[in-house]
Amino acid sequence: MKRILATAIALALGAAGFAGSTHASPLPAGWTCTPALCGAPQGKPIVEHLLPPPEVPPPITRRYPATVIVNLEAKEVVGKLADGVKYDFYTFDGTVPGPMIRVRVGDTVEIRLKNAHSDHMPHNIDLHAVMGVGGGAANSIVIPGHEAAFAFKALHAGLYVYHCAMAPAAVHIANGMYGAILVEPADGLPKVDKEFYVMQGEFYTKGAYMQPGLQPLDMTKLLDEQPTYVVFNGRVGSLTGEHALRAKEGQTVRFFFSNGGPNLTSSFHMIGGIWNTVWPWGGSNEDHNVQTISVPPGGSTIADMKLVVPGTFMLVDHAAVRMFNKGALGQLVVSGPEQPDLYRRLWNKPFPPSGTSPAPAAASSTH
Ligand SMILES: [Cu+2]
Repeated sequence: MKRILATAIALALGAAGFAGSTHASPLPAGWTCTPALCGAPQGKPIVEHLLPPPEVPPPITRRYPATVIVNLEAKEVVGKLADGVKYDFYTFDGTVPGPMIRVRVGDTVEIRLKNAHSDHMPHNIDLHAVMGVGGGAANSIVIPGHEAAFAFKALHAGLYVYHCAMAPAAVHIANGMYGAILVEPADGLPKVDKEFYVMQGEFYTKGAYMQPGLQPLDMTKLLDEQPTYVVFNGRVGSLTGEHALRAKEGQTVRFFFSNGGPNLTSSFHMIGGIWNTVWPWGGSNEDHNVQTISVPPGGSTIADMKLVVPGTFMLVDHAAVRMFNKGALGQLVVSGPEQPDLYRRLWNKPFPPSGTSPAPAAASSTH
């Protein structure tokens, strides 16, 4: 009896180290650490291979916890915000957003953050995937030419935002210093044909929308939360024309969509599409048949869609001014044969003005 009691206490204490075990309601298996799932890291440390957006690292097939080393570099770079418009971006690894990091629940993630010698500002990183004060911010403050590192255990699966948190954080974020980290559930996410990584963010420039030249940050607009630009992946046109996302009819695509903000909530929508499956807050809760997903600044969503008809589909923040007047517009080009059973044009013709006798009905209806 004593032994059983001791075992029960030991198990309870062991479990207490894992946040999921403190909640009574059922969680989908593998989305939160348990002692069985998230023991000590195994094998050799893995160096994460990072890719620029909208590319996504491949799904993780490993089924044990490991140490994953993530090398990031803060870089201040002058780049294109729109055709003819330049901006002095703050970035992780030179892109807005920074590369998507992909780990597995239970992994020990080692973040090594360098600050480029050519930079002028101190930077750091706060990852929302971290259970720990500041999300790593205080442990990663780096002046130009320095590197800092810290480690955390990824206790909860989900899609999380990371961002620079150096004061004034709103300025660092408004300059583009954010990205996303996916913590995969233990058995991975359902398989899809293609995955895309898209992040929304705002830019506050002195000049009006599309005013050419190098545009400095407008602090008044930032404090008033009135952006000049609302864009996907750091600039107007990052996902249109030659940069449009591509897929085939019959494929299921997945968007890892996060919002860097710093201020606006996105109403993420695909014009002419319904999301079959979404994890609306980027966590374990799953929903279906959703038209538009609310994604707050510092929040994420995972959204899957099976593509059933061909065409060029618009990816937008459905707050309409942002899509047509501020840049929040992307394209997904779906190739394949027309599917008239699912979607077709019937007619477009003049009809007689009111007061004239209607043409006889072509057929009667009894319902
Ligand atoms: Cu920064």
